[in-house]
Amino acid sequence: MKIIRTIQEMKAYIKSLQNERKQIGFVATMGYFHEGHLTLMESAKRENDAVIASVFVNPLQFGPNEDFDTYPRDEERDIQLARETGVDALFMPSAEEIYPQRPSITLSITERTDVLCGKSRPGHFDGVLTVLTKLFHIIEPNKVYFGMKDAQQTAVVDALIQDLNFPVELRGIETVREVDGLAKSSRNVYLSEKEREEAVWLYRALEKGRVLVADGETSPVTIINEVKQTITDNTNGKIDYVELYRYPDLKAVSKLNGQVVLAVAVHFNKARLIDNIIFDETGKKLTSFTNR
Ligand code: PAJ
Repeated sequence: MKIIRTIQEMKAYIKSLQNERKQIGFVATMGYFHEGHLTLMESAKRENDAVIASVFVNPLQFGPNEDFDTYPRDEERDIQLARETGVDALFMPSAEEIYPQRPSITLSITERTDVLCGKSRPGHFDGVLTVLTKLFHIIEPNKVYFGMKDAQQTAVVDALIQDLNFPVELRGIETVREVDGLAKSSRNVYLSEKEREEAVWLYRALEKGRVLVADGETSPVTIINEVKQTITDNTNGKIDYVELYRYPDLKAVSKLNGQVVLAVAVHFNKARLIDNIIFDETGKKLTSFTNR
């Protein structure tokens, strides 16, 4: 596996792949790999000739009071896991390599962002889109892989690809969970033992909401209240939001009809956790997504 730290070296590598007519699958990450990341890489491996993954903790997408400095990092472990998963090249640029000077242009998203994490993390998705635009230009992937764990991010990437005409296929991959249902996340290491036990209630609460729908409930307010109550009853976490929107355009719904995302964000002492499920008005789950 190649470890590439500069844009120049990456471009030369991409050129060699393109000369060999190889299809490139790309997985963008901030590192500290867990099975969620590795599943994206495995999917990319199955569907492409070459897999490139990036590890870059993007300063632009963290707010002033967020965890940029303490975000977990472990380069050696990431290199080993990527190698074992069959990644062909791991891109690990420095912040100076990606942002050599103050940008003269900023991207700003206007749709799909005034809700969920976009609302509670102002500027976050602008930072995500800026780094992804750069990475897509550097790597020129044929297919890109994103997790449904971050359903809003995947919806925002879908908008980026549509709006800016990136010739890229988007693949949204099912959320990988612990045995008890907790969505795998790099931030789970911040949970105390007690919080780790409570955290499973995020998924259980979402499932309760979905079962209500399967039983005929069509009112978003009733579903949201059930999820909120379940989380409040079973955890000491502070709810940031519980919301329900149409997916992937994230428009408000007054009565369930079609595909929706039910999503939560909960603050624990040192970690803010998110989770979601996507389903239709019959309660049938959607686990993956594509823009094709
Ligand atoms: P990061 O949080 O490292 O996540 C990288 C990718 O892994 C994202 O597409 C995310 O949705 C996916 N992922 C995380 N947990 C997952 C799980 N339990 N199951 C399946 N997929 C999971 O998301 C980012 O980094 C950044 O915002 C990035 C896109 C790299 C831009 O900086």
